[in-house]
Parts: sequence; C-alpha cells; structure tokens
Amino acid sequence: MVSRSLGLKRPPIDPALAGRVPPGQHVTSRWPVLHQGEVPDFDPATWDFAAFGLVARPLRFSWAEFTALPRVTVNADMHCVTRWSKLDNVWDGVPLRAIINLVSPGPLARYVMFWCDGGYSANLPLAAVEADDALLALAHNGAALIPEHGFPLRVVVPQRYAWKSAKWVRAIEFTADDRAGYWERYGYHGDGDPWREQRFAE
Ligand SMILES: Nc1nc2c(c(=O)[nH]1)N[C@H]1C(S)=C(S)[C@@H](COP(=O)(O)O)O[C@H]1N2
Ligand SMILES: [Mo]
Repeated sequence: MVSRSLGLKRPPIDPALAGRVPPGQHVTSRWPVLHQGEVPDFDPATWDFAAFGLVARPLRFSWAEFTALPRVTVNADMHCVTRWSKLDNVWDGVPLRAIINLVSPGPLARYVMFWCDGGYSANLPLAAVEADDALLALAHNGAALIPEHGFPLRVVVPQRYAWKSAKWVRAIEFTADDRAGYWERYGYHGDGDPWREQRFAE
C-alpha cells in the first residue's frame, strides 16, 4: 500500500505540531539552502531597493536609507514546496506593509512582482504581501542573513510557499495583472497557499 511505504519514509508528525504543518509537508530541523544560480555579490555603495509600478509615489532606497527604516520582529514557519517545513524562524526586517503604505498603490494595483539580483522573480497577489507577518528580512534568529540565505535582503511571506520568499531582492513592482515569476513560468501557482496545497497552477 502507498500509505505504508510513505509511513516508513517519514516519522509521524508530533501531534503538538500537527496544526502548524501544512498537508504534505514534513518538519526539518536543518535549514536547507535552495536556489537557482549563483549567490550574487553585495556592494552597499550601489545596492538599492525600488518600489515602483502602479503607485502614487515610486521610491528608491539606498542601503543607508533602507537600513534606517523602522523594523519588526516576526516569528514564523517556512514551508518549501519540495515538502520540508522549518518551524520557528525569528526574522527581523522592514514590514512589507510599511513599504506599501509609503508608495501608496493605486486602485488598479492587485498583484506584485519581486525582482532579485541574479534574475529570480516571484509574483503574488497584493493581498498576500499585505499580511501582518510579511516582511523584507535583514536578519534570522538574531544574526544578519548569510549570503546563501539572501543577504543583504530577502522577502519573507510566511503564509505562502517559500519560493515566494525571494532572496537578494532588489525591487517590488505593483501591477494590475498577474504576471508569472521564475517558477510560476514553469507552472507553479500564482498565490501558493501551503494550507490549500496550491503547488501548481490548474
Ligand atoms: N533569488 C532567489 N530566491 C529564492 C530562490 C531562488 O532560487 N532565488 N528559491 C526559493 C525557494 S524554492 C526556497 S524554498 C527558498 C529557500 O530559502 P533558503 O535557501 O534560505 O532556505 O528561497 C526562495 N527564494
Ligand atoms: Mo522551495
């Protein structure tokens, strides 16, 4: 039986964690490094973060300006579509809602695209990045991100699969239409809610 072979492969999920682990996921205590391509270089003199598209006030932050923005701390679980979940991550960074409020998206803006160094991109509905726990993270568990995990800056949207949490992010674009990012062009889901197992687009 399929269920028996699956049962042998993975230890049963601790019942205390069952409500925190989405369907089809297993918990890992390691923190895997997962990305396409090379880890990009960082130069604080040329780095910037842009917020543009269908907004009233497009903005560009230098490294000094970005790191002066007010921060939040978020405790969140991370769910990769390849089925590992890493629980209890403490992220520090700038709430995405703070950026959204500063640029003021127009009424037609309903989606966002994150653009990254190295060519990666990821799209989401605007509503998903307006969540209380969505942020642009500079630190994890009290230490600055290491390059492999997105230093200097990564997206963290805990309520969506982790491919949406784009590392080495440089821009957020606000759009009227849903456009496909890197994995979404290969058929991955536009929204990607792990609780609804939105792995692939229909
Ligand atoms: N720039 C960039 N960000 C990325 C990826 C990538 O390939 N490039 N992979 C995504 C995927 S599939 C996952 S699971 C997480 C993994 O983050 P981690 O390597 O810090 O665990 O990063 C996401 N962010
Ligand atoms: Mo992933």
